[in-house]
Amino acid sequence: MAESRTAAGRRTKNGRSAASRRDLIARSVQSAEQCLRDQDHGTAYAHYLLVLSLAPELKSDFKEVFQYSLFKWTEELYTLNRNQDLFNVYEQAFELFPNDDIICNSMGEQLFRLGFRDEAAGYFYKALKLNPENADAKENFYRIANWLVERWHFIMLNDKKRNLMYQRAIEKAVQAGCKTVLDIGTGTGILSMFAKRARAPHVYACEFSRTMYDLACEVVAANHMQGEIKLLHMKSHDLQVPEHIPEKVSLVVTETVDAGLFGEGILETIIHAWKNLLLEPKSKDFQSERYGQVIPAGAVVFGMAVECPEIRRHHRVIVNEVAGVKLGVQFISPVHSGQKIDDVAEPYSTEKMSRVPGGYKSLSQSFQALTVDFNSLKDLESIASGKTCRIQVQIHEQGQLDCFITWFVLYLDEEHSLSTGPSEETCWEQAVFPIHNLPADGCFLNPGDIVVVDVSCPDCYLRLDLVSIYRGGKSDGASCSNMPSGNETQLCDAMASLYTKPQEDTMQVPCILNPNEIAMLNNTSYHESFKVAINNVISSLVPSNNWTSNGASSTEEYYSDALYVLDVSEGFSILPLIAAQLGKVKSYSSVEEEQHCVTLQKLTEKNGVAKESLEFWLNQLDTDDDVLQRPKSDKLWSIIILDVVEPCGLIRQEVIEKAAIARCLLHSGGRIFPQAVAIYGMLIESPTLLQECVVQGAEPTLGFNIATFINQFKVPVQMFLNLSTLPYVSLSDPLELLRLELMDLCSNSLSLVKEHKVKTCKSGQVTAIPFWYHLHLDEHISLDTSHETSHWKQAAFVLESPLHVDQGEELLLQVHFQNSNISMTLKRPQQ
Ligand code: 44T
Repeated sequence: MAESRTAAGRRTKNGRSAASRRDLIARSVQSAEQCLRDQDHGTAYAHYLLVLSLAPELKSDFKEVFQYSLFKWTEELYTLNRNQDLFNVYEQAFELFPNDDIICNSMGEQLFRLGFRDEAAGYFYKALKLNPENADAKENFYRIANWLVERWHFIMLNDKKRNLMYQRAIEKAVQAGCKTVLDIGTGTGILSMFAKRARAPHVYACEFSRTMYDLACEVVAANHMQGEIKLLHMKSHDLQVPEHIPEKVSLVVTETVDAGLFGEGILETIIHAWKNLLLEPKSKDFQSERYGQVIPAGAVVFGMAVECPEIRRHHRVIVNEVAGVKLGVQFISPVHSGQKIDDVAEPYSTEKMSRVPGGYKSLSQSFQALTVDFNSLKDLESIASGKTCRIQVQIHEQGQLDCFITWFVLYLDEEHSLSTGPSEETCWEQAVFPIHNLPADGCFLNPGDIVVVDVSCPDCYLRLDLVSIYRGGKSDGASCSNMPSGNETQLCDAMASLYTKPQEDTMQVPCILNPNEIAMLNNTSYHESFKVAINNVISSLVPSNNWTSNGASSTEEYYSDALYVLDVSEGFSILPLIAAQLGKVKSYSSVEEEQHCVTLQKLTEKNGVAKESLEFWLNQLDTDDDVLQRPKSDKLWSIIILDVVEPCGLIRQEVIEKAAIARCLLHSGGRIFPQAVAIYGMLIESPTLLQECVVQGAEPTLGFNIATFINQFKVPVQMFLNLSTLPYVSLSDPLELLRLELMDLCSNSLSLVKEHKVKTCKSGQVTAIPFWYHLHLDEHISLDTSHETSHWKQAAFVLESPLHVDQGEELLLQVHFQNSNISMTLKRPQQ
């Protein structure tokens, strides 16, 4: 009976249960430890989970080992593809440690690799909030921030002129009677807020990116417009009346355009809107107060024929031979407007032409390539169905035809327009259509020549196809065909003669290299430097190249005293071939793509190099972890080439770790290339750079507070910079910030800090510290990643807030290098 249970009785029972609880905990701990020893991580995890649920007071003692078993177990679940179990395990872990930054960060990493990027970002962000010092979480957040919120958001929001134009056009439309507004692709919500500010009674906005939608919600609330703007996390194509918006709208506003105008799908978006979301358009026959309308009302795409050495060297292999290797293979970049040969093809790349290193030259005047009326469904459908316009472009300047560029004028209405032109004060980039299939020495044009281009938009992307070249003036002897002048009927298709002359391998598929790999192949001094440095090592190891010719009866025997060279460059690299040409060398290439292997083999053959001297590293490997192990246990490497710097200008992840392993695998007298990396930098003032990474308060966004929210996604390191054309003022001389000795056993650790006194040479605001590298192959040969022929871009560390300095002032610059990431702090020295 309940009443007969005395307090004492309960105590007795509790006493017993307390003892058995302690016993259970102790036994579980023991079992967990045993399981860990047996590497049975799942059971170990379950035991610890039980222990900590029963005895929360032990949390701090057992936290580390709990985390260890959690990470080990979830790793196994991941390999087993048991994703639901994996997330359940994390959920349990969060019940015990809801505010643990390490668990949060690791949950983010799991989500990220399973493709849940928005969700991953949330966890990295939370981890960072919980512990701002968590370096892994910081790095993860910065990486993902770049991906979630593309950097152009900052640029566009800082473009006050663009914001003003949209504000005025929207205001005008609302004042003229538009009552219901739909903002398609709202981003941070700025256009919707303009509509609300103009007193539009009903404003709807849709955005398909989760992160941008969440941001828009925060922004709209902070600007006291929640409840007044209905935000929908949807693609406009999925919107339905009346489910999502109660009635058809009288105004659609959008800026879902990219540098090539149509690349964000505006044609389909507006076609769909006209069919489903907008009121009938204004019509002469049927006068109605309620009609539908689109801002922008229309656009004109302009094009121009251009000579541009920088674009040329990124899109065409323009050398026949590199460091003694003949390149008799066709290479193409994935950017081509021709037929889609493969999935990697892109119809155009983008470039801010005003900032292309080395500049560009217009060979023609700008021509009108295409016009589109967003208020005419018929017009939109005709373009979307692939309508092609053939245009004859008059050449007015002599030069090499490297590409066409296009830009557009966006007519918001009759009064308000925006131009994305190359000579405009605009935040926009231009679309670049490189010309392919030209002879290596290019295609020279003369004033009076006519270039015929087809412009179309067949699959949502603007396309420019070079049809023929019509020679007006005298023949210039170039390989482009020479046509009779002045007679249009005689315009014939000269495209055929633009292709390289049929060679024995024209039937072979071209090798597709990305623009960065093409620029690298064109960089002869890069390859020459390696050739000399490799040769120096070879001569030091085999004086006067004195290999035994030993009358070997088998290739294996022949190569028994060969030197081993390993190139672990990312992507395509001909360095192994250069090495193989330098003596009795067995070169190992780490190219992964089939087409790259095939191309290297072809080049080996064409250059008369024995095919046995080139091996593909990945054929030798079972797992990724083996990358730096030797092919045969009795051979050590003479040279290991590491790819230290990424094309974007950052140090590659895990380079230091790789160098440490590489050092252990070297033959005595063997080398790692580069043996050292010197990081250079300087103090600069660059409002332009700042505009590209932080929204500058509420002024550019016309009083709306957007900066606070989007700036949460700012990152301190800007990449892919062209330092030679970035507008800036240097406030100090360049200095060596840090030196990574890849050959030196002791001086490197994974984390380095270095302090410098920097004297300013000018007064100003220090906004950033751009950095670049000198890759020291050996004591005498080095490569500068900021050189004009470099295939590397530069990066910059942007200060949290600009620091005003006077000329001649001495500052303290601290440079941190941790897990391949560079960060800096700049201070005035303590008085
Ligand atoms: N890039 C400009 C593109 N969206 C601009 O999710 C210019 C690039 C640029 N949402 C350098 C400089 C510049 N339904 O958030 C995005 C996107 C969203 C939609 C719902 C739809 N049908 C769509 C289509 C797109 O709209 C937002 C803007 S799109 C592109 C804008 C400074 N590099």
